[in-house]
Amino acid sequence: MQIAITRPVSKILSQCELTHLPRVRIDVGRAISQHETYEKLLKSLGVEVRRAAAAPEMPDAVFVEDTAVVVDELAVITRPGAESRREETAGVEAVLHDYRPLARIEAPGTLDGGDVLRIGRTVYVGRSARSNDAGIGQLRRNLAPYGYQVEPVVVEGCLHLKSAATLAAEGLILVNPRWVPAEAFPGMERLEIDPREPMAANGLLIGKMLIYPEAFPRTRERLEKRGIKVATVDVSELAKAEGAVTCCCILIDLAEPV
Ligand code: CIR
Repeated sequence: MQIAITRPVSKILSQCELTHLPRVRIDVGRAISQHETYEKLLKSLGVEVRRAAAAPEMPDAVFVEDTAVVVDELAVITRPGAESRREETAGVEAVLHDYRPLARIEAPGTLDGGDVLRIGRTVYVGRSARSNDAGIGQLRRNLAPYGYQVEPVVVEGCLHLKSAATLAAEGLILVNPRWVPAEAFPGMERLEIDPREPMAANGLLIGKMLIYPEAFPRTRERLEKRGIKVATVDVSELAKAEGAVTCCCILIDLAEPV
């Protein structure tokens, strides 16, 4: 069974951090309803959705993924790379406390959960504008006792590692080849996005179903041709804040009761 921690969309979402996109008007009412649809989709796939307390004064709080890295044994509370986002961690920590022992990334380390892609015991971490060597090193030290290997990946041209690459099925990585090196993810099959859809490499795998933005029909076709089951969701307003589908939740695997 899985839990997804989510957090309501702040009414001041349009004051979000922006790195690669120009600031355009965001329809917050629409963003809220898109986010609710996303939560409903998670529920329909058997995931229990637990909302962290709203943080109306924090524009980017809906993008909970960046505030923690959760593995079976531990949750590591991050120190987000954008200073404006550092206070978001407390509200998420309050929920994670119920499920995992906690560790923390400390200054001068910075780490965004959007840079962390775990595949089994390998934890790929984007070396991005948000996640620095100190943060990656601290994550490595926190996870090493549990047998995880942390592998830095240089990310260029996008916000986070998971803007460039996500797991689309067991053994299969959906990638934007312009933003991650060709030698990243050894041993994995790679499926490239359609080059006309540069933001299309972010999907959220729940069991065998890929939650995927409606905005990328060409890449969706590639996924479906490869046999991937895709459930689309309209996240167009969240995308204007540089958010995508992985960033709106933190997944926690719970052991099945025996
Ligand atoms: C930011 O720049 O931090 C937010 N506006 C967007 C964060 C998206 N997070 C993610 O993809 N993990």
